[in-house]
Amino acid sequence: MKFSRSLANLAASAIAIFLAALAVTGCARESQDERIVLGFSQIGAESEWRTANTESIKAAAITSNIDLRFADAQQKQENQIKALRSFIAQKVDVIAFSPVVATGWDTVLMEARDAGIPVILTDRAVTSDPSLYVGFLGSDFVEEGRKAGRWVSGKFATATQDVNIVELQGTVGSAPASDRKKGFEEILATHPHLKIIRSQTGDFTRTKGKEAMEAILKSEPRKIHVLYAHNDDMAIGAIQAIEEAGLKPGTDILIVSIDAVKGAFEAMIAGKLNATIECNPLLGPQLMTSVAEVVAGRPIAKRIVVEETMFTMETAKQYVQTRKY
Ligand code: GYE
Repeated sequence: MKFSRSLANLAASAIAIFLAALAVTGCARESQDERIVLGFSQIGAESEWRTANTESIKAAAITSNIDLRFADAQQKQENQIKALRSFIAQKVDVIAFSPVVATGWDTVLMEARDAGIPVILTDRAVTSDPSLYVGFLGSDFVEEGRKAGRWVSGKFATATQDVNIVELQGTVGSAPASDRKKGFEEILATHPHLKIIRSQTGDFTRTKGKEAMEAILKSEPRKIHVLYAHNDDMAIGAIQAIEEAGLKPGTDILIVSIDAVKGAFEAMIAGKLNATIECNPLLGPQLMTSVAEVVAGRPIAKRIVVEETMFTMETAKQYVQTRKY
Protein backbone atom coordinates (compact mmCIF):
# COMPACT_ATOMS: atom_id res chain seq x y z
CA MET A 1 0.00 0.00 0.00
CA LYS A 2 2.65 2.38 1.15
CA PHE A 3 4.76 1.31 -1.80
CA SER A 4 2.05 1.90 -4.38
CA ARG A 5 1.24 5.32 -2.93
CA SER A 6 4.83 6.44 -3.24
CA LEU A 7 4.86 5.01 -6.75
CA ALA A 8 1.77 7.06 -7.54
CA ASN A 9 3.43 10.15 -6.07
CA LEU A 10 6.48 9.48 -8.15
CA ALA A 11 4.37 9.15 -11.28
CA ALA A 12 2.50 12.33 -10.43
CA SER A 13 5.70 14.29 -9.97
CA ALA A 14 7.13 12.85 -13.18
CA ILE A 15 4.05 14.03 -15.04
CA ALA A 16 4.30 17.43 -13.37
CA ILE A 17 7.95 17.74 -14.39
CA PHE A 18 7.09 16.68 -17.93
CA LEU A 19 4.29 19.26 -18.17
CA ALA A 20 6.55 21.96 -16.75
CA ALA A 21 9.18 21.06 -19.33
CA LEU A 22 6.54 21.30 -22.03
CA ALA A 23 5.54 24.73 -20.79
CA VAL A 24 9.16 25.87 -20.91
CA THR A 25 9.92 24.49 -24.35
CA GLY A 26 6.44 25.50 -25.49
CA CYS A 27 6.17 22.61 -27.87
CA ALA A 28 4.29 19.39 -27.66
CA ARG A 29 6.84 17.05 -29.20
CA GLU A 30 5.37 13.69 -28.41
CA SER A 31 8.40 11.58 -29.17
CA GLN A 32 11.98 11.97 -30.21
CA ASP A 33 11.06 10.39 -33.56
CA GLU A 34 8.69 13.19 -34.44
CA ARG A 35 10.12 15.55 -37.06
CA ILE A 36 11.40 18.89 -35.84
CA VAL A 37 9.30 21.79 -37.12
CA LEU A 38 11.29 24.88 -38.13
CA GLY A 39 9.65 28.17 -39.10
CA PHE A 40 11.94 30.25 -41.31
CA SER A 41 11.21 33.81 -42.37
CA GLN A 42 13.29 34.79 -45.38
CA ILE A 43 13.81 38.42 -46.44
CA GLY A 44 12.84 37.98 -50.08
CA ALA A 45 14.48 37.19 -53.39
CA GLU A 46 16.32 40.48 -53.91
CA SER A 47 19.67 39.08 -55.04
CA GLU A 48 21.54 36.05 -56.37
CA TRP A 49 22.94 35.68 -52.86
CA ARG A 50 19.45 35.43 -51.40
CA THR A 51 18.35 32.83 -53.95
CA ALA A 52 21.38 30.68 -53.12
CA ASN A 53 20.69 31.14 -49.41
CA THR A 54 17.05 30.03 -49.79
CA GLU A 55 18.06 26.97 -51.84
CA SER A 56 20.67 26.04 -49.24
CA ILE A 57 18.13 26.25 -46.40
CA LYS A 58 15.46 24.26 -48.26
CA ALA A 59 17.91 21.56 -49.34
CA ALA A 60 19.47 21.23 -45.89
CA ALA A 61 16.02 20.88 -44.27
CA ILE A 62 15.25 17.94 -46.56
CA THR A 63 18.62 16.28 -45.88
CA SER A 64 18.18 16.76 -42.13
CA ASN A 65 14.57 15.53 -42.20
CA ILE A 66 13.35 18.80 -40.70
CA ASP A 67 9.81 19.99 -41.44
CA LEU A 68 10.48 23.48 -42.81
CA ARG A 69 7.74 26.13 -42.85
CA PHE A 70 9.17 28.79 -45.16
CA ALA A 71 7.84 32.34 -45.59
CA ASP A 72 9.11 34.98 -48.06
CA ALA A 73 8.69 38.55 -46.75
CA GLN A 74 9.29 40.40 -50.03
CA GLN A 75 11.82 42.68 -48.30
CA LYS A 76 9.20 44.03 -45.85
CA GLN A 77 9.67 43.93 -42.07
CA GLU A 78 5.91 43.92 -41.43
CA ASN A 79 5.64 40.68 -43.44
CA GLN A 80 8.43 39.14 -41.40
CA ILE A 81 6.74 40.09 -38.14
CA LYS A 82 3.50 38.53 -39.41
CA ALA A 83 5.37 35.36 -40.36
CA LEU A 84 7.02 35.12 -36.94
CA ARG A 85 3.64 35.55 -35.23
CA SER A 86 2.16 32.84 -37.38
CA PHE A 87 5.03 30.48 -36.47
CA ILE A 88 4.35 31.21 -32.80
CA ALA A 89 0.66 30.42 -33.32
CA GLN A 90 1.62 27.16 -35.09
CA LYS A 91 3.81 26.25 -32.07
CA VAL A 92 6.81 25.38 -34.22
CA ASP A 93 9.82 23.92 -32.37
CA VAL A 94 12.29 26.60 -33.49
CA ILE A 95 12.03 29.91 -35.35
CA ALA A 96 14.88 31.14 -37.54
CA PHE A 97 14.92 34.30 -39.61
CA SER A 98 17.10 36.66 -41.55
CA PRO A 99 16.03 40.13 -40.37
CA VAL A 100 15.64 42.64 -43.20
CA VAL A 101 16.55 45.57 -40.92
CA ALA A 102 18.34 45.63 -37.57
CA THR A 103 15.79 47.41 -35.36
CA GLY A 104 12.15 46.90 -34.36
CA TRP A 105 12.17 43.23 -33.33
CA ASP A 106 11.89 43.46 -29.53
CA THR A 107 8.12 42.92 -29.22
CA VAL A 108 7.87 39.90 -31.49
CA LEU A 109 11.03 38.34 -30.03
CA MET A 110 9.51 38.70 -26.56
CA GLU A 111 6.36 37.03 -27.82
CA ALA A 112 8.45 34.07 -29.03
CA ARG A 113 10.26 33.93 -25.71
CA ASP A 114 6.97 33.98 -23.78
CA ALA A 115 5.73 31.12 -25.95
CA GLY A 116 8.93 29.22 -25.13
CA ILE A 117 10.07 29.04 -28.76
CA PRO A 118 13.81 29.49 -29.29
CA VAL A 119 14.89 31.87 -32.06
CA ILE A 120 18.03 31.58 -34.19
CA LEU A 121 19.16 34.55 -36.29
CA THR A 122 20.74 33.80 -39.63
CA ASP A 123 22.68 36.08 -41.95
CA ARG A 124 21.80 39.51 -40.45
CA ALA A 125 22.01 40.85 -36.91
CA VAL A 126 19.46 42.76 -34.82
CA THR A 127 19.91 45.43 -32.17
CA SER A 128 17.68 43.58 -29.66
CA ASP A 129 19.03 42.19 -26.41
CA PRO A 130 21.00 38.98 -27.13
CA SER A 131 18.98 37.15 -24.46
CA LEU A 132 16.07 37.23 -26.93
CA TYR A 133 17.72 34.75 -29.31
CA VAL A 134 19.77 31.62 -28.78
CA GLY A 135 22.37 32.21 -31.47
CA PHE A 136 23.36 34.16 -34.58
CA LEU A 137 24.88 32.47 -37.61
CA GLY A 138 26.26 34.81 -40.25
CA SER A 139 29.13 36.69 -41.85
CA ASP A 140 31.28 39.47 -40.46
CA PHE A 141 30.04 42.34 -42.62
CA VAL A 142 32.41 44.91 -41.12
CA GLU A 143 35.34 42.73 -42.16
CA GLU A 144 33.89 42.41 -45.67
CA GLY A 145 33.77 46.21 -45.87
CA ARG A 146 37.38 46.37 -44.71
CA LYS A 147 38.43 43.88 -47.37
CA ALA A 148 36.84 46.07 -50.05
CA GLY A 149 38.56 49.13 -48.56
CA ARG A 150 41.93 47.38 -48.51
CA TRP A 151 41.51 46.35 -52.14
CA VAL A 152 40.84 49.98 -53.15
CA SER A 153 43.71 51.34 -51.06
CA GLY A 154 46.03 48.74 -52.62
CA LYS A 155 45.00 49.77 -56.15
CA PHE A 156 45.66 53.45 -55.41
CA ALA A 157 48.64 53.07 -53.08
CA THR A 158 50.79 55.43 -55.15
CA ALA A 159 48.06 57.91 -56.13
CA THR A 160 49.03 61.54 -55.67
CA GLN A 161 45.56 62.97 -56.30
CA ASP A 162 42.20 62.37 -54.67
CA VAL A 163 40.47 59.12 -55.61
CA ASN A 164 36.73 59.71 -56.08
CA ILE A 165 34.61 56.82 -54.87
CA VAL A 166 30.90 56.23 -55.39
CA GLU A 167 29.23 53.93 -52.89
CA LEU A 168 26.04 51.98 -53.56
CA GLN A 169 24.61 50.99 -50.22
CA GLY A 170 22.38 48.03 -49.43
CA THR A 171 18.94 48.24 -47.81
CA VAL A 172 18.69 51.24 -45.49
CA GLY A 173 18.81 50.14 -41.85
CA SER A 174 20.07 46.62 -42.63
CA ALA A 175 23.06 45.19 -40.79
CA PRO A 176 25.08 44.47 -43.97
CA ALA A 177 24.55 48.02 -45.29
CA SER A 178 25.67 49.74 -42.10
CA ASP A 179 28.52 47.30 -41.38
CA ARG A 180 29.89 47.22 -44.92
CA LYS A 181 29.93 51.01 -44.90
CA LYS A 182 31.59 51.08 -41.50
CA GLY A 183 34.37 48.62 -42.39
CA PHE A 184 35.10 50.38 -45.69
CA GLU A 185 35.23 53.82 -44.05
CA GLU A 186 37.52 52.47 -41.35
CA ILE A 187 40.16 51.72 -43.99
CA LEU A 188 39.52 55.00 -45.84
CA ALA A 189 40.16 56.90 -42.62
CA THR A 190 43.82 55.88 -42.82
CA HIS A 191 44.10 56.88 -46.52
CA PRO A 192 42.94 60.51 -46.75
CA HIS A 193 43.24 60.66 -50.56
CA LEU A 194 40.46 58.05 -50.88
CA LYS A 195 37.15 59.95 -50.79
CA ILE A 196 33.53 58.82 -50.96
CA ILE A 197 32.01 61.57 -53.10
CA ARG A 198 28.53 60.05 -53.47
CA SER A 199 26.68 57.41 -51.49
CA GLN A 200 23.21 56.18 -52.32
CA THR A 201 21.10 53.12 -51.61
CA GLY A 202 20.30 50.58 -54.30
CA ASP A 203 18.41 48.30 -51.87
CA PHE A 204 20.61 45.30 -52.82
CA THR A 205 18.82 44.88 -56.20
CA ARG A 206 20.05 45.12 -59.81
CA THR A 207 17.20 47.42 -60.85
CA LYS A 208 17.74 49.92 -58.07
CA GLY A 209 21.52 49.67 -58.37
CA LYS A 210 21.22 50.61 -62.03
CA GLU A 211 18.81 53.47 -61.32
CA ALA A 212 21.01 54.89 -58.57
CA MET A 213 24.13 54.72 -60.76
CA GLU A 214 22.31 56.33 -63.69
CA ALA A 215 21.26 59.24 -61.50
CA ILE A 216 24.78 59.65 -60.14
CA LEU A 217 26.40 59.54 -63.59
CA LYS A 218 23.97 62.19 -64.84
CA SER A 219 24.44 64.59 -61.97
CA GLU A 220 28.09 64.10 -60.99
CA PRO A 221 30.53 66.43 -62.76
CA ARG A 222 33.66 64.99 -61.13
CA LYS A 223 35.53 62.00 -62.51
CA ILE A 224 34.49 58.78 -60.76
CA HIS A 225 37.47 56.48 -60.19
CA VAL A 226 35.89 53.72 -58.13
CA LEU A 227 32.51 52.18 -57.52
CA TYR A 228 32.06 50.29 -54.26
CA ALA A 229 28.77 48.36 -54.25
CA HIS A 230 27.56 46.60 -51.11
CA ASN A 231 26.55 43.59 -53.21
CA ASP A 232 27.21 42.09 -56.65
CA ASP A 233 23.68 42.59 -57.94
CA MET A 234 23.85 46.37 -57.50
CA ALA A 235 27.30 46.34 -59.14
CA ILE A 236 25.89 44.39 -62.09
CA GLY A 237 23.01 46.88 -62.43
CA ALA A 238 25.49 49.76 -62.20
CA ILE A 239 27.70 48.16 -64.87
CA GLN A 240 24.77 48.46 -67.31
CA ALA A 241 24.31 52.12 -66.37
CA ILE A 242 28.04 52.79 -66.85
CA GLU A 243 28.03 51.14 -70.28
CA GLU A 244 24.89 53.05 -71.32
CA ALA A 245 26.68 56.26 -70.33
CA GLY A 246 29.44 55.35 -72.82
CA LEU A 247 32.07 54.39 -70.23
CA LYS A 248 33.96 51.13 -69.73
CA PRO A 249 33.19 49.44 -66.41
CA GLY A 250 36.28 47.81 -64.92
CA THR A 251 38.57 50.23 -66.79
CA ASP A 252 37.21 53.80 -66.69
CA ILE A 253 35.66 53.08 -63.32
CA LEU A 254 37.14 50.34 -61.14
CA ILE A 255 34.45 48.28 -59.42
CA VAL A 256 34.54 46.24 -56.23
CA SER A 257 31.51 44.57 -54.70
CA ILE A 258 30.55 41.92 -52.17
CA ASP A 259 29.02 38.37 -52.31
CA ALA A 260 31.04 36.55 -55.05
CA VAL A 261 27.99 35.08 -56.80
CA LYS A 262 28.11 33.53 -60.30
CA GLY A 263 27.04 36.79 -61.97
CA ALA A 264 30.05 38.53 -60.42
CA PHE A 265 32.40 35.86 -61.78
CA GLU A 266 30.90 36.31 -65.25
CA ALA A 267 31.36 40.07 -64.98
CA MET A 268 34.97 39.64 -63.81
CA ILE A 269 35.76 37.24 -66.66
CA ALA A 270 34.24 39.80 -69.08
CA GLY A 271 36.58 42.41 -67.57
CA LYS A 272 33.75 44.57 -66.22
CA LEU A 273 34.07 43.93 -62.49
CA ASN A 274 37.48 44.13 -60.82
CA ALA A 275 36.98 42.30 -57.54
CA THR A 276 34.37 40.75 -55.29
CA ILE A 277 34.55 39.95 -51.61
CA GLU A 278 33.09 36.61 -50.67
CA CYS A 279 29.96 36.40 -48.53
CA ASN A 280 28.90 32.79 -48.16
CA PRO A 281 25.13 32.19 -48.47
CA LEU A 282 25.27 28.42 -47.93
CA LEU A 283 24.09 28.60 -44.32
CA GLY A 284 21.53 25.76 -44.54
CA PRO A 285 23.58 22.82 -43.18
CA GLN A 286 24.96 24.82 -40.22
CA LEU A 287 21.49 26.16 -39.44
CA MET A 288 19.93 22.69 -39.40
CA THR A 289 22.69 21.42 -37.09
CA SER A 290 22.03 24.32 -34.72
CA VAL A 291 18.27 23.70 -34.83
CA ALA A 292 18.78 20.03 -33.90
CA GLU A 293 21.12 21.01 -31.05
CA VAL A 294 18.65 23.53 -29.64
CA VAL A 295 15.78 21.02 -29.78
CA ALA A 296 17.98 18.46 -28.01
CA GLY A 297 18.46 21.04 -25.26
CA ARG A 298 22.14 21.59 -25.95
CA PRO A 299 23.56 25.13 -26.07
CA ILE A 300 24.86 26.55 -29.35
CA ALA A 301 27.46 29.29 -29.82
CA LYS A 302 25.89 32.73 -29.50
CA ARG A 303 27.83 33.92 -32.55
CA ILE A 304 28.88 31.63 -35.41
CA VAL A 305 30.96 33.48 -38.01
CA VAL A 306 31.18 32.17 -41.58
CA GLU A 307 34.71 32.01 -43.04
CA GLU A 308 35.27 33.92 -46.29
CA THR A 309 37.85 35.18 -48.79
CA MET A 310 37.95 37.44 -51.89
CA PHE A 311 38.39 37.05 -55.69
CA THR A 312 39.72 39.32 -58.43
CA MET A 313 39.37 39.41 -62.23
CA GLU A 314 42.89 37.99 -62.48
CA THR A 315 41.89 34.82 -60.68
CA ALA A 316 38.17 34.59 -61.61
CA LYS A 317 38.63 31.99 -64.39
CA GLN A 318 40.50 29.66 -62.12
CA TYR A 319 37.71 29.58 -59.52
CA VAL A 320 34.51 29.89 -61.56
CA GLN A 321 34.08 26.13 -62.16
CA THR A 322 34.25 25.27 -58.49
CA ARG A 323 31.72 27.87 -57.32
CA LYS A 324 28.44 26.48 -56.02
CA TYR A 325 26.39 29.70 -56.31
O1 GYE B 1 25.08 40.45 -49.44
C1 GYE B 1 22.96 40.70 -50.43
C2 GYE B 1 21.63 40.27 -49.95
O2 GYE B 1 22.38 39.88 -45.97
C3 GYE B 1 24.48 39.09 -46.61
O3 GYE B 1 21.70 40.46 -48.56
C4 GYE B 1 23.12 39.41 -47.02
C5 GYE B 1 23.02 40.39 -48.16
C6 GYE B 1 23.78 40.02 -49.42
O4 GYE B 1 20.59 40.77 -50.57
O5 GYE B 1 23.22 40.32 -51.74
